[in-house]
Formats: sequence, C-alpha cells, structure tokens
Amino acid sequence: MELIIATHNQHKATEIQRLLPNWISVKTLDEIECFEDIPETENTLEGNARLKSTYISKKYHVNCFADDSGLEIDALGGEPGVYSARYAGENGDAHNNMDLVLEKMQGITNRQAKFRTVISLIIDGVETQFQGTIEGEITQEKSGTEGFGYDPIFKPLGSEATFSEMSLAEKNKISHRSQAVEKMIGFLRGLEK
Ligand code: ITT
Repeated sequence: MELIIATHNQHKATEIQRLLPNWISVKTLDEIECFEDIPETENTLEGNARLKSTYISKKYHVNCFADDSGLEIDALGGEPGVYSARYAGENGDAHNNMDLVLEKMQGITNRQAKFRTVISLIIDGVETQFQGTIEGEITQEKSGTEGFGYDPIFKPLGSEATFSEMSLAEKNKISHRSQAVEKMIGFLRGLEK
C-alpha cells in the first residue's frame, strides 16, 4: 500500500515513518514535488487535518494522510492549541513559540498540558480520523536537544525527562502522534484483509 504523507514538517514525517510497518510505503510531499503551503484556515485540529488531506487527495488523486497537532495548556485556556505552529508569529520559530509560552506561564503553578494529534486519512476519497493524546506539564525552562517544536518544555506525566531529552524511540513509545499512528495502522490492516 502506498500513501502520501501531507506534511512539510520533516521531523513529523520522520517520527511517523519510524512507526510504519514495511507494507505501508510512504512518500513525502517533497518526493511528489509538492512545495506549496497548504492552507490551514480552520480553528480545530480536526478541521485543519481534513483540509490538508483533502487538498492533497484532490490535487494528486492519491491515498494520503495528514497530521495536525497542537499543545493545549490548561492555564492558558487550551492555547496555543490549533495555533501551535505560529503562536509567536507567522514565521513559526520554535524558540520564539516556547519563549512566549514560558513568559505567559510565569508565576502560574498549574502547569498541566497535553499534546494532541489528529490524523486525517483519505482512502479512495473516504476520510477517517484518528486521535492521540498525551498528558504532561510545562517545565520552567527548556531542556534537551532532540525532537522539535515544544518538545524541550513538555514533560510527559510520570517522566523525569522532557520529550526533547528522550530519543526518538522513547518519544515514539508514548507520544500523541504514535498513538494516532498506531490506530491508523490498525485500520489499514483491516482494509488489507
Ligand atoms: P504541517 O502542517 O506541514 O504538517 P506543521 O509544523 O505546521 O507541519 P501543525 O500544523 O500540526 O504542523 O503544527 C503543529 C505545531 O505544534 C508544530 O509546528 C509544533 O510547533 C507543535 N508540535 C506538534 N507536534 C509536536 C511534537 O510532537 N512535539 C513538539 N511540538 C509539536
């Protein structure tokens, strides 16, 4: 089975590719020479995941999936949420985004947060969505060098390390994205039978 992964985020693509079994072969947008920015104008992860997958499926007539993810912080009313990629501005700089979160969280003791991923899969024009969530907390400062986005300031519940202090394999054992991907693999396995 061949699927296109509708993302321009190489870190995301790598995390997902590491989780997929051999019978699912994935091509990235770069590999099909799609370099344009896909509009993300909805105000939910579900809506934006669907926008991305639908755009690619309609334009290239392929089976594909898209991942829309966000960090939801309780004390900030669920922010940055769907705006995670561009919280501190349109250029999407991860360090500026984290600095803004840490600034807004100064003096706040409730540091509960979660990462959420919604995957929108389109097979033969029919969409199915899969979700994954991981609870954790926002640290006081950035720590670690692995991963991407907000990983240096997110510590999963029950862990002493931030996502950014974990190897990709360790993050993939528990992450929001891996949970959603595992559900998608189960669904695809059912279709193969
Ligand atoms: P595509 O839309 O091209 O897939 P993107 O980076 O814009 O790439 P999203 O729209 O899903 O992806 O935005 C999600 C943002 O949330 C992302 O840029 C990161 O800042 C953050 N994020 C998502 N998953 C994350 C993870 O596993 N670890 C850390 N930050 C993450």
